[in-house]
Amino acid sequence: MTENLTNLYNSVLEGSIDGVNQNVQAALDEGIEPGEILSKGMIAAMQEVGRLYEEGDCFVPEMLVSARAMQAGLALLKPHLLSTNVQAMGKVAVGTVKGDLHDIGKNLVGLMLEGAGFEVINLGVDVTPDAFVNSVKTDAPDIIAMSALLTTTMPSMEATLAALEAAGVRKQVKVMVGGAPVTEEYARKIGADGFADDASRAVAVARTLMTS
Ligand code: B1M
Repeated sequence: MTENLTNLYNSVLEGSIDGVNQNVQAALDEGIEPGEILSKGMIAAMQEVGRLYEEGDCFVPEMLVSARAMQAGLALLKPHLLSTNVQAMGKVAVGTVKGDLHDIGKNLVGLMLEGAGFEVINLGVDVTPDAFVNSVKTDAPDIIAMSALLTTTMPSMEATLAALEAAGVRKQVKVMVGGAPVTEEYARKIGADGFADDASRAVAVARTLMTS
């Protein structure tokens, strides 16, 4: 890793917004690809934060400051991740499911979809099954993309699929799911149409769903 990427990684770990901003800019100036800055400098650091939390070496407030620093870096990187002149691909409503406040991965999925030419409606976090149903009725997305980071909130994906069915709108929309604890097997079990384990694969899956 270059010095700028190592500094960026450390800034995310330390939760330093200034450090993240400086080092994202320095890495861009050095000519490092935005995707590499994201994966090696920021996502890898958040994985380390998760490992430290699991080991009891960091706590929720530290996770939060790292998350804020990462969000700042993402905002800076956003224009570089979005390609221009892409054709409209379809409309996707993205949201983190009920009870779950993790939004970095969901925002990244939204960002990559936007970059690939999808219109993205960001429903936010803690999105109830009814709110997903309302979005289908009012926004008419082609795809609903649900994110969950907690094993305890994954069942809300199944509840949302049931709510779409009960409201009679399940056939109007494709549903894809993802997030660290979600697996392809789980997606199949609950009857989702697609699963992706990272943001770039989410784009590929969304493209496939648009033609299936
Ligand atoms: Co939380 N947290 N957290 N946390 N947190 C995890 C998820 C955890 C794994 C940490 C750990 O124990 N190692 C653990 C979950 C354990 C479990 O259920 N198995 C955990 C816990 C326990 C908790 C709390 C319960 C802690 C507490 O309060 N006691 C609490 C829950 C709050 C709630 O949601 N109700 C909590 C709170 C928080 C903060 C608020 C402090 C903060 C979130 C801030 C924010 O998001 N704005 C936070 C953070 C930062 C994390 C970790 C460290 C990092 C998450 C992250 O942003 N990763 C996380 C540990 C980890 O993931 N290693 C952890 C970077 C992001 C780019 O990756 O979100 O995985 P990720 O997204 C990826 C893929 O998963 C995928 O693409 C993305 C990009 O490649 N993806 C999709 C995501 N959604 C997708 C949707 C798709 C397709 C792909 O299609 C629809």
